[in-house]
Amino acid sequence: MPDKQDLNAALGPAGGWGSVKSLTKQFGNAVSGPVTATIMRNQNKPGGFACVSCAWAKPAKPHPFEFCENGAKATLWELTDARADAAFFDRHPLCELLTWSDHDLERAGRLTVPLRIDPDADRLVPSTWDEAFADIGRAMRALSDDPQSAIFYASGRASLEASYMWQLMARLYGSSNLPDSANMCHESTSIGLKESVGTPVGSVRLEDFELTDCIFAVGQNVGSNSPRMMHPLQQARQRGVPVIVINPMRERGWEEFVNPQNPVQMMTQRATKMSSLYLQPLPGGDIAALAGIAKAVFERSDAAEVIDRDFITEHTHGFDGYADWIKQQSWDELERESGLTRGQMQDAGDIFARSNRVISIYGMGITQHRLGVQAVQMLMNLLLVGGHIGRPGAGICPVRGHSNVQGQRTVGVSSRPEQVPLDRIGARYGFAPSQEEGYDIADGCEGIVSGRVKAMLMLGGNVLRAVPDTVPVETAWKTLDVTVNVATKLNRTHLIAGKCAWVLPCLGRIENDVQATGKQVVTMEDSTARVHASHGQKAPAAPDLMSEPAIIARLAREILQPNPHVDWDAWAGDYALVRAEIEAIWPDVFRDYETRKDEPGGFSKPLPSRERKWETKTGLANFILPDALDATYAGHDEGVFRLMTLRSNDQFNTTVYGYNDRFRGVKGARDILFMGPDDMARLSLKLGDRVEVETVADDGRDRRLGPLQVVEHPLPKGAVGAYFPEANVLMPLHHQAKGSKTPAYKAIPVRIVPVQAAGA
Ligand SMILES: Nc1nc2c(c(=O)[nH]1)N[C@H]1C(S)=C(S)[C@@H](COP(=O)(O)OP(=O)(O)OC[C@H]3O[C@@H](n4cnc5c(=O)[nH]c(N)nc54)[C@H](O)[C@@H]3O)O[C@H]1N2
Ligand SMILES: Nc1nc2c(c(=O)[nH]1)N[C@H]1C(S)=C(S)[C@@H](COP(=O)(O)OP(=O)(O)OC[C@H]3O[C@@H](n4cnc5c(=O)[nH]c(N)nc54)[C@H](O)[C@@H]3O)O[C@H]1N2
Ligand SMILES: [Mo]
Repeated sequence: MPDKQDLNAALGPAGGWGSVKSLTKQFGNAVSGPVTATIMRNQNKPGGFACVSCAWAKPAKPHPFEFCENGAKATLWELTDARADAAFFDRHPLCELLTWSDHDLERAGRLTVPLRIDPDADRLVPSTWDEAFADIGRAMRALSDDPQSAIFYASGRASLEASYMWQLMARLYGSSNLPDSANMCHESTSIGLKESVGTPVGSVRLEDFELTDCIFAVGQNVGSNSPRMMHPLQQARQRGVPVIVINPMRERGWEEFVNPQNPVQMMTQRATKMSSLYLQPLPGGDIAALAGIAKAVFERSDAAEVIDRDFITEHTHGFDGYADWIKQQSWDELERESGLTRGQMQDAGDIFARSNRVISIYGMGITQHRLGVQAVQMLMNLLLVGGHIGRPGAGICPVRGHSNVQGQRTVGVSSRPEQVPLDRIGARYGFAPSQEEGYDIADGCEGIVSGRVKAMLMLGGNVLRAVPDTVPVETAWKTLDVTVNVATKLNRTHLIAGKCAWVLPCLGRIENDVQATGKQVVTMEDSTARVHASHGQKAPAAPDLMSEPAIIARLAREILQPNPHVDWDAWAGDYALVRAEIEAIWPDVFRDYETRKDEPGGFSKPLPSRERKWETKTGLANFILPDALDATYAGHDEGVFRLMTLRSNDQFNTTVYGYNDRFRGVKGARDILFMGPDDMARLSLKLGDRVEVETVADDGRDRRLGPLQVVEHPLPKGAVGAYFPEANVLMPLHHQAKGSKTPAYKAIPVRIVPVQAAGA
């Protein structure tokens, strides 16, 4: 439930006492309880567990407390004492739960028993594991003539071991539909960087932050979404490294930070200023902004020294075309499309020109646009101009989302055949994996709406809240033959039932996972491509919970023909056997996996782009030109706003911990529309006024959300912001990035309609 509302609360620095208060307010004494304290001390440590929140790197020499406010929230949320058990489902019929908010559903606590969803009886019916597997087995075998009608979705939290088993189960079933949460997030990175530099992930490692002399931070909200990253950034700032932020919102984490783990800073409250230049482009204005910065560099009198000619000649392709294109762009147009001034772009260009080791950090502000792939490539182009890749202290740093989302892809969770060594997998298990391109999540949703998709099996996540066009997708979902969710906590996706509909409760990563051969360890890969082990710390939330690998093994046995090369039960009894399989398929990446997984900070996956090995079609790093300067194609119609869908500081994706967004001054509310002062004046709106938001699309569908309360935020003219997942009713399915199909969640074209107050 929301607290008392305050839409205009005072802003403190990121971190600081605010983060301590925020935790104690939501979780009370649980924060300082002895069990929790011990568990938290083991977060992101050798022998401890990997945080279940973001994917930021875990240092080899961690801080005494290598966790942050939001990591702590994620831990406490998973370790809650509340249980959504059989008695809970006895008290709350399905029709009632369908009216609950995201926050209230998950707050019910950890799931404890397998649940069959029975809309006719209006119940989630507690059942046995045997019933669950038998029923799912029957339903999936009935579809086995048309295996491509089944989708196996993975939300990026499950371990490398579980993820490997998941994709193998799908492929042995005959499906190549393995969408993951990355489809909604860094798919633009996977496609964009692959084409540009041949390596589809970031090139920097943690140690590069100690050497860098300039950081660009584009479209990423570090203070809320990867707070542990504040430590290396703060250290860089204290060394005097300039940080150029490009973001339409003014995010506190990029303004000021008090390290809650630094007693002196906490006592003196002397905050570190986190950015040296803060540019606020229009949503989707980054291509133009980055072109402007490059133009400013090319126009400098010392351009010849700044441009790394040797690197360009030896390592790149397409520089002349890029340089010509940049020169052709007029400042007027760059200003109009970016929403920045020429002077601002020149300031950024000046800092770039003075720097020898530039890191570019970026996130959803870049990837979730119609030209998101090209925006990633524009960022890469700029780095290539100065040779800022494969040099210590320099490189590209996409900040990944879920704690193992990058790793899931590494071990074969992908619908794109070119991303997976299907030949090796086929040879090892004696079958022919489908070579067809499978559905990604956007196509999958279209397949559900059209009736082509018949089964959705989900390893974590909350698909029906995370995807676009939630209303029509939810309606069509009910016609599916099979809906199976493997989950820790209840969410709305679980409530919408296909004909055979189950929720299978699993262990969380922080819990002890004991199997036939004893206590198991799992592994994940972070944003900097380091693979490390995670050890459970606490007794399971309920006696009957199964682990994800054990659930997958049982499912596989039910839905697949036996395969003499795969002993699912043995794998579920000893995850080291799964790691041996992974090592056999990717011997270079996972060499000596079993030993190296326990090294402090983990072991590094090879990153060819870091070594200036370009695995591209040209064999070189490519300068790639965008189709347009405006990544949204929205144009500049006065009445049409670009709606960015945002995360608050109190949520992890669709998991809503609370109703505060303290870095943006909002307390007790999520029905918010952030708007700039000029636009508020133009529409005669003031703080707290209510508006409806409607999508501008020519597909004949009516999409609206509201009433929302207007909150002033220093946004550029024409930009507004609202919270995801609530705003997903406004997102058309077809509004997606060219090349990656990442939904263009950061610029939904909308109109804003003031709601007349009663009696007005
Ligand atoms: N606590 C917490 N941590 C998380 C998550 C969470 O929900 N909560 N989610 C996890 C996941 S799955 C992911 S993918 C990451 C997401 O982390 P981020 O990449 O930070 O994603 P968002 O918060 O969606 O948006 C990022 C920023 O983009 C800016 N932005 C919006 N549009 C534009 C634009 O057009 N240009 C530019 N330059 N900026 C723009 C917004 O103002 C916002 O500051 O975080 C992960 N970590
Ligand atoms: N409008 C808009 N929409 C967006 C975005 C946006 O910025 N704007 N961001 C997109 C992005 S970046 C992402 S990644 C997606 C997120 O999409 P998803 O990954 O599908 O969603 P989550 O909210 O992370 O999933 C939360 C659920 O995961 C389950 N869960 C938690 N821990 C575990 C576990 O250990 N095991 C299992 N099996 N289940 C677990 C719980 O049941 C919980 O309710 O949303 C996307 N949607
Ligand atoms: Mo994500």
